[in-house]
Amino acid sequence: MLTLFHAPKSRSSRFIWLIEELGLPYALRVVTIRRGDGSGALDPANPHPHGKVPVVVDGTTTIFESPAIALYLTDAFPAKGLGPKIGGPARGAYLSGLAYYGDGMEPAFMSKFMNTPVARNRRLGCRRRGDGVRHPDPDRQAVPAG
Ligand SMILES: N[C@@H](CCC(=O)N[C@@H](CS)C(=O)NCC(=O)O)C(=O)O
Repeated sequence: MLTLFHAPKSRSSRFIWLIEELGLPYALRVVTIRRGDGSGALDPANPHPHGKVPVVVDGTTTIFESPAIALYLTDAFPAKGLGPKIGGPARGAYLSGLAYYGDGMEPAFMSKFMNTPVARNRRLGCRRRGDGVRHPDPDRQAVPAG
């Protein structure tokens, strides 16, 4: 049976929805997490390497990071057809959307939400050095968000 490590009002709520949609039996294990306002604490019961949620445990398999969990669940439990099948025509868009969420959207959302400028992935540029390897070009600076 699946176990979802969950903290209320966090990203783990999305997997209550997904697991319910998949119609799977699961145990909901509520853990504490560190909150942005300084409250909360790491929970030793949480198997996430950084004490975050969501985490799903399926037997001996532990999965963390939302795109990985979504992919794992929709691949492992395909009966409801929520994830396009491997090799199917819709698979590329599905994988792209999941990766884009993690690599593109979430950092941008968090930058805005936390009011913390992050280096934008904008023409940072690379330069070949004597070793033939492309290294980041120190003359091209990251542009602060704003
Ligand atoms: N990229 C991760 C983010 C996980 C994450 O940051 N979760 C927050 C709750 S929404 C958390 O556990 N924060 C506690 C901490 O940072 O220690 C995902 O999408 O699963």
